[in-house]
Amino acid sequence: NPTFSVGSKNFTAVAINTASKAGEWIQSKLGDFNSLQTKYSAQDLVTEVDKGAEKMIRNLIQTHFPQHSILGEEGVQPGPAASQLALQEMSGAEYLWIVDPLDGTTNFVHGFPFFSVSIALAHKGEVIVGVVYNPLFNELFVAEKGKGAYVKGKRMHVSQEARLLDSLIATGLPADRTGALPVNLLGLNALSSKVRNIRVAGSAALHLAYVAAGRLSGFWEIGLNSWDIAAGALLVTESGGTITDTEGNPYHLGVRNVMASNGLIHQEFHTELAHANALKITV
Ligand code: 2AM
Ligand code: CA
Ligand code: CA
Ligand code: CA
Repeated sequence: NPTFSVGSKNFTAVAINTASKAGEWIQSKLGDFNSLQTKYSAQDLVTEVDKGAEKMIRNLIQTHFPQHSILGEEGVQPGPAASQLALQEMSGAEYLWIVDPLDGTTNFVHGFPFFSVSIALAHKGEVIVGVVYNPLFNELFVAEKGKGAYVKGKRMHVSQEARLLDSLIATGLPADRTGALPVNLLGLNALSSKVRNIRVAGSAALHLAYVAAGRLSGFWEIGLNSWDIAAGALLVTESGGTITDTEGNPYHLGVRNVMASNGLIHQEFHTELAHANALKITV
């Protein structure tokens, strides 16, 4: 069994406190920031708020746990190869914090109110704490390995839909859509007649939190990074849901193509996406 503290310092309490502080600061900057830059492609945005939030989070974690390692999106060179390399280099750490300081930057830039702070703690490569915080809705999602998952202090459970036809499904579109039709869109096309409806809210971490909370029946996305998924993955499993890669293999920190669901629809969900040839790894 993993421990959740060193001395009197509780990992989950630090994760919650850190996500809350960063989230409040992000909220204070909504509509009030200057620099807008592009990263990997013209459709991939970053602001001073992403960077400032990550700095704040790193400082807080380091103050409490100077021995721990931290992997954060804004500390890594842009691009899938660099992000996987950074994860590999750090995955040997006994305690590794995996941080997305602002998930849903495009939403933040436009004032579309779905963005979040995502903070996970992995022990020897296994996520033991996951926190996702949406400051605008004041919703804090928390999970501890083996101890369940909570939103605003209330226990979460995944939804009950047993058929895709009764399901609300979410996905995300890749950052670079200048080339060929993204495989996600093939999946959207294939699923559209098979599901109740589809949402694209723009924050992978929130999509996973919403699967955990039973607000979405399922979610899939291609080409994500560890910091988009790690915290949300624990929210899903601790709420009774299932998370795998898009081939159905168990989730681990290196997974970039992800499917999460209430478990009941997982097989059917996978079959339909596979049938649509939507699961090919192209990033
Ligand atoms: P971000 O806002 O932290 O960058 C939307 O589909 C999801 O994709 C968001 O969680 C977003 O995270 C993520 N995303 C944005 N740009 C990306 C990129 N270049 N590669 C992979 N994921 C990206
Ligand atoms: Ca980003
Ligand atoms: Ca992200
Ligand atoms: Ca981010």
